[in-house]
Amino acid sequence: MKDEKSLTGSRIIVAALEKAGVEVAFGYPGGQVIPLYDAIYDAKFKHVLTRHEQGAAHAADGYARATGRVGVVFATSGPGATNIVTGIATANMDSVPILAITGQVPTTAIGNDTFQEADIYGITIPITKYNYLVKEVADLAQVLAEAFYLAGSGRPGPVLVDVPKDVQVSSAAPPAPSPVEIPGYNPAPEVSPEQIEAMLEAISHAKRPVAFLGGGAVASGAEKELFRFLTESDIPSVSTLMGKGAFPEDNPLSLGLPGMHGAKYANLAIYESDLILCLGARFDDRVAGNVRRFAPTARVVHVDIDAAEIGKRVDAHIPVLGHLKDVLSAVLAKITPVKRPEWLRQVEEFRRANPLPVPESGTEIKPQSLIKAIDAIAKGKTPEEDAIIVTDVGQHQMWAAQLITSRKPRRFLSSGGLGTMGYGLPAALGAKFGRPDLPVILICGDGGFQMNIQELATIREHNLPVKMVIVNNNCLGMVRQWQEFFFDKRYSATLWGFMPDFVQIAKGYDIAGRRVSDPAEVQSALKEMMDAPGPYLLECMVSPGENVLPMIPAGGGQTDFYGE
Ligand SMILES: Cc1ncc(C[n+]2csc(CCOP(=O)(O)OP(=O)(O)O)c2C)c(N)n1
Ligand SMILES: [Mg+2]
Repeated sequence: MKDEKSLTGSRIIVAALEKAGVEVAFGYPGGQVIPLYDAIYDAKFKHVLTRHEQGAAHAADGYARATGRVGVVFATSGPGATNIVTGIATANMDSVPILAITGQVPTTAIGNDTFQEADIYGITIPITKYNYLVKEVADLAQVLAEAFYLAGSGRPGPVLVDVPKDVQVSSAAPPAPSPVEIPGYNPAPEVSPEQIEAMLEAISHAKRPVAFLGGGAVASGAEKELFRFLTESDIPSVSTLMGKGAFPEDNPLSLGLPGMHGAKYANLAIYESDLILCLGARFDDRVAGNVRRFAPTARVVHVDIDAAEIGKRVDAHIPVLGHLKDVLSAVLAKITPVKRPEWLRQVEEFRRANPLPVPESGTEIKPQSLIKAIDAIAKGKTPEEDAIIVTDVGQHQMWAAQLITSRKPRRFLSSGGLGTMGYGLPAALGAKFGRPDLPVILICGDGGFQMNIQELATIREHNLPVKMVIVNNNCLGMVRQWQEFFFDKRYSATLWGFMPDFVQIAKGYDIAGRRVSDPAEVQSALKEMMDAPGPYLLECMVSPGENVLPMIPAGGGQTDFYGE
């Protein structure tokens, strides 16, 4: 049916994105999305053409993590769609709201092994919050409204909408927008007063409480409530990779990163605590390797917006279902401020006796000292102006997690749950599109940089002043470390037979760069990088044999430190 008011599926998609307030989307065209790209030609939002679909997916993710808004990625059918699978799985593991729109072969051709056909709907069922294959153009507007709502509400996550080519070209009258109601989906469960009472009671009896902050503490936007709660109740906190910056890490009540490569003092505080207040974290095995030896004498309050997380790995004595902002507001309305001088003295003693290792050398750049120097240069005049730090995956990521003191939420972006090498460079460019007002600094390994190196072209095309630091240890450092510790130093496939010249590569992309190997040059090189008007690549040659310590081997309890 075609009347004057009808629009093609492609135009309905573009209109839905415009209506949702999308400012920028990332993608890559192909045969089954040519009609969609024809509509994008006139779109009010900016389309950023990356150099690989994986880059587009991670860029949408970086944009979403930096802003809290839904990131959008487009890809064509078949290989385009399968190229975004890693980006979708990365976003899913870290609860990042992205909307992926893929082209599909025409509905009549589905199932025929048609050219560039892949069942991306089937492939992404287990790695999306929800996904759709749209068979009728009349359904498209409603599906997109639901997709945005699902991605961004409750516990955020990726949603995929697969749109066959005939649906893109056929027309429907845009339906009047109807409010999205999804039976059984409750993104804002009401907080139970009994659960709040039980939580308050546990806090009032606790002598040694520790708040365990996860990604939910960032996603909930409960920064102010959390600050009041922790400071008024004198509760020390640890934050996971996802929770960094939910509470300012330069505050004496912050103990930084817990878990496998967390600070010893963070793990000792957890181990000794009598109350774990888990706020939007999921007791991931990289944090709680052995749940029985995590906090053996503690009661556990587990606050989460997703009921499926509560009791998944650790039994909660007090489950609290709800949005963290609502839960903390309810708690703050009733709580009486207390001081805990004894417990905080003990925690300070843990910190004093077990500092994070930051070796220095006059002859080689120690990666830990490099990260410390980046932390200093990333600080703004106020925390509001602090740079966004984006990492890749490996040793450099763990040093960054330990030593970067995040003072605001959404300023430390890293692939946590999936641990996706190649995430950093495209995520940094996405973050810069989301927050052009803030400096964006990428900390990346020599391995991970080569996994999406093609996005240098996207960075250059848009002249994005992304500051890229390659921590070049001449190896796949994190795997090399495991081989050193647990496989008799048999370095299978972790020491490169060839290393490219990254500064020359940057030059090929018309990006300024410099290589340093003298520790005396680090400060001036970082300053030069920050002062450069455009993108800049700083390759730092660091000691190759350095290990990330402390380390709790996989499956270990909070005091099972390697080598002790
Ligand atoms: C896509 C992907 N492949 C493989 C791995 C396994 N892995 C984890 S860390 C690592 C080494 C990373 O090396 P590099 O990027 O140089 O960082 P470094 O550890 O040296 O700092 C590897 C291979 C991974 N996390 N992701
Ligand atoms: Mg390396």
